[in-house]
Amino acid sequence: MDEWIEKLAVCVERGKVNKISPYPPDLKDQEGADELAKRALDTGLKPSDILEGCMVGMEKIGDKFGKNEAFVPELLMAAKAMNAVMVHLEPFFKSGDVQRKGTFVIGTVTGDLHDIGKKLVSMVVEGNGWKVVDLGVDVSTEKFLDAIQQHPDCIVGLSALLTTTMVNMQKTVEKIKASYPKTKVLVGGAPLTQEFANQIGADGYSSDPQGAVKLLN
Ligand code: B1M
Repeated sequence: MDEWIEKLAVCVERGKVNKISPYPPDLKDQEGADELAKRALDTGLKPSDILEGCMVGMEKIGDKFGKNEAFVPELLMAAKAMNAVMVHLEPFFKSGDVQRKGTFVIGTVTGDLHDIGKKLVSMVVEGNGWKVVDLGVDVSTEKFLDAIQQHPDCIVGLSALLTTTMVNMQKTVEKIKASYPKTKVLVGGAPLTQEFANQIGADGYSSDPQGAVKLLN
């Protein structure tokens, strides 16, 4: 891995947002995710490689969390550092001056506050020529139904990162299908599988943004 990307991955894992951030104390006064992402782009590194490096950092903090070696505040700081990187990467994912292929309404399902993966899917889908209506996190079924009413030809994307909120995803799919049988629903998120997507009656499943674009197209 490139030296800048390696440093960036550490910043994401450790939740070092930027130089002025006093957290974590042992990295005080050192450059953080914000500065290093800009530096990595300035040295000509590919945005996709930078993103991949950051995902390594996220994976590591996620693993530590799973083993009780890191806790929610650390996860939050890692997410904050990742978001600082995303600010620099966003224009690259959103570029691509193409005509809109359709409308994609996306949100993280009720009870689920995980934002980063969903945001990434939004950016990549938007960059591939779709109009994206991002409803945010903890989105109720009613809010999805309202959005479909406002954008009748849309395709809906549901994201879930928790095994506990996968149940809510199922309820949302069922209600969408009952109210708008013709509306296609695409689902994704780390704990999901194609089998689960089939089981809940979703029209498509993807484990990553590129796969989501393929299905949409
Ligand atoms: Co949470 N968290 N978290 N967390 N968190 C996970 C998901 C977890 C796996 C960590 C672990 O235990 N190892 C675990 C879930 C276990 C499970 O249910 N299987 C977990 C838990 C337990 C929790 C809490 C319950 C902790 C607690 O409070 N006790 C709590 C729940 C809060 C809630 O949602 N109600 C919680 C809270 C949080 C924070 C708020 C602190 C923070 C989120 C901040 C934010 O998003 N703004 C957070 C974080 C950062 C994580 C980890 C570390 C990273 C998630 C992430 O952003 N990944 C995560 C562990 C991990 O993933 N390694 C973890 C990077 C992102 C780019 O990937 O989101 O997978 P991802 O998205 C991917 C794909 O999944 C896919 O494309 C994306 C890009 O490749 N994808 C789609 C996603 N949506 C898609 C939709 C599509 C298609 C593809 O089509 C529509």
